[in-house]
Amino acid sequence: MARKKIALIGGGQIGGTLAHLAALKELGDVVLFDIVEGLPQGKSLDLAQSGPVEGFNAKLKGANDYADIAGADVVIVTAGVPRKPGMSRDDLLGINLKVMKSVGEGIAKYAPNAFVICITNPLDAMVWALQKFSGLPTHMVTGMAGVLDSARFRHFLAEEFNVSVQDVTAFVLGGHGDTMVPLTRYSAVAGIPVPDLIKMGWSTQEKIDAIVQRTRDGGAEIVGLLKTGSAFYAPATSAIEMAESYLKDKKRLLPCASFLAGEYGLKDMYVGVPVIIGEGGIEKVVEIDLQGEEKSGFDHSVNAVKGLMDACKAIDPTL
Ligand code: TXD
Repeated sequence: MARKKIALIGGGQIGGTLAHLAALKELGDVVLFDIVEGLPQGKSLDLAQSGPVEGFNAKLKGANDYADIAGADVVIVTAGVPRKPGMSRDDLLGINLKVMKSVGEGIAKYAPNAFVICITNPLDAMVWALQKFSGLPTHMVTGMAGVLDSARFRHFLAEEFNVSVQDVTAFVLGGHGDTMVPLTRYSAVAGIPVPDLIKMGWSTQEKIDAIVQRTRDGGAEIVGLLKTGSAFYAPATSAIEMAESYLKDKKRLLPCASFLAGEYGLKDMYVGVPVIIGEGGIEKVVEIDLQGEEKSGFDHSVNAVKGLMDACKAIDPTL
């Protein structure tokens, strides 16, 4: 049986880490694509040379030509530019929207049967635009944010309760940004919901509220520490978890930016919701009950995503 093929569009911080993880986990052969000449080739060669030591079997190739992604089973997109000082949100949106257009066309031409995971920010608007530009079926195009945001929430909760991260599950829904919605009621330690743990005296509502806020600010906290660039290890791991669920038909239930066709009362947009990922791509959008502040927080987040989509439409009326 031929090895699977993983194409990574964008060979920067996350792209390089994705290549490393895909090789270490032997998910398949890897093509690292970037518009910068030499960068993906250099990273691929370096990673390939770690193979004899690690003992993984995977071919790694750097590319500047979309033809090299031909027949990819999975495409993970990190291509784009980060926000620089003096640049408005709309400036960034305009540039990354153009990037999504060229990436979408490349995928449509060379990897139309792939499962596509977008990571580029602003995430919910970019994955929506990428699906439109590529023309791939909506169940084959998804965005990574919720797995990362939930992992941050889980890490902070595990520290607070002094338990293994393995036993902490958590859900963060909504758009990726300040308005994301960490759901305490759906977060648990070995099945014990966080509100029950508060009642049991394991923590206080104030401490959990502070953790919810730290989760929302999780990306900014790391940007503030790094000074140049944003988080890349945890974002890459999160996208690999999604890719693995598709490639191995694991049917994981993960929070992902997914296309909605009436679920949650929303249509024709992408936002973070629980989904099942298996061999069919996004096989199911899971509609969970949202109450009170959960519902109003989710609605607020949805409106923020719609605002970004409107800004995209103003820049590119073909959307
Ligand atoms: O949860 C999430 N979704 C995120 C998103 C968490 C962390 C970071 N998130 C976003 O991912 C971040 O805001 C960026 O938009 C992407 C990629 O982050 P990364 O840290 O990997 O950015 P880099 O290192 O700047 O890499 C981007 C690469 C760089 O090598 C460029 O040369 C390349 O993208 N690039 C392109 N590649 C292909 N095609 C085009 N047009 C292109 N333009 C730039």
